[in-house]
Amino acid sequence: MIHRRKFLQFGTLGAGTFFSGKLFAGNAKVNKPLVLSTWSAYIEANRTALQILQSGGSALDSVEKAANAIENTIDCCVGLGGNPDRDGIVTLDACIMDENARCGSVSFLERIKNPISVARRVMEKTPHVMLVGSGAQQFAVSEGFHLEEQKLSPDAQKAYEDWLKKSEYKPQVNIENTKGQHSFAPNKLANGSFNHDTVGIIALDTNGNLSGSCTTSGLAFKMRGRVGDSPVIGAGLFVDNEVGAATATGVGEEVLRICGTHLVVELMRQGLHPEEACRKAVERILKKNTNAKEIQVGFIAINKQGVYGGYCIQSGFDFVVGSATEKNIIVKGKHVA
Ligand code: SD4
Repeated sequence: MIHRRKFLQFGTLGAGTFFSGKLFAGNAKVNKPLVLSTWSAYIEANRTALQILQSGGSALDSVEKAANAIENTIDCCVGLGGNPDRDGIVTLDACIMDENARCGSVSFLERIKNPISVARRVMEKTPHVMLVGSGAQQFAVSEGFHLEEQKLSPDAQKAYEDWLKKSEYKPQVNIENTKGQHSFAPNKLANGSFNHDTVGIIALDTNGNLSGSCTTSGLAFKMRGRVGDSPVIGAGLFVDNEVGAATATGVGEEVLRICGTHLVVELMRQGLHPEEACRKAVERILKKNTNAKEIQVGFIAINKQGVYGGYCIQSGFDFVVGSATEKNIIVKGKHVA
């Protein structure tokens, strides 16, 4: 009953009727350009994308370069600066999707600094969507990407040595540390710095086209060979240029189990506001779990009208919004638990 009422509410008024929780006229101007990205710790991603979008760049370029901006920060946690798997090796996952439903993905990729750009090359230069492991690396090298030294960043080395003392794998909910940055609690570095490992970016450009990217070193101390949601189209990222785009962060296994971002986009197709669509996806995860307090997943979404929203399981998740009027503002994700 509740579902039907909600559907009617949004269905009648139409997507785009709400903006930032406020009503505005049904045929209001599209809010473009617009870019959203996960985690305020990675605000630089949003800044980079917004700049590109505001100078008339494409959504696709903006989400690639935004991801690069974080991957290139080696003292950070996305990309090669991230925490390793339980064997002490950093393995990277990334995917990208554009307005024509073209997509590219790499996973279990080692020693390449910009996995998102390799994913874009997979999309543009191969007949495939996904390349993994040594095949992905071989392709990257053939495309001119530099094979970096296999070496942990000092922070990751320390985190790994600490982790080895108990060698327990247990991803827990993210928390805010005293600097207002975020961390998955068990992996928090001794120096208190954040160690999130994923950034997802979704953008609507001035031509009204949508694209998205998602790049990660994956959950710290995962089993060797483990792949999360981030490089999986429909899980960590999904874009449908008729409807909207969504990306996810948190425990990838939970997102994979419900095809999370595909679900969010399909809910928007039914007329749900992006925030409502994200909330329903979160609820779907909770319905299938009895350990809601132990997991964190956050979704963010935008629709074709430039309406946006986000939702997560636990408090502590936030995202960044950039548009003509919102200059990379930080929005705390609403949460259910
Ligand atoms: C994964 N979803 O590998 C990623 C992790 C993540 O913030 O989002 N961390 O499961």
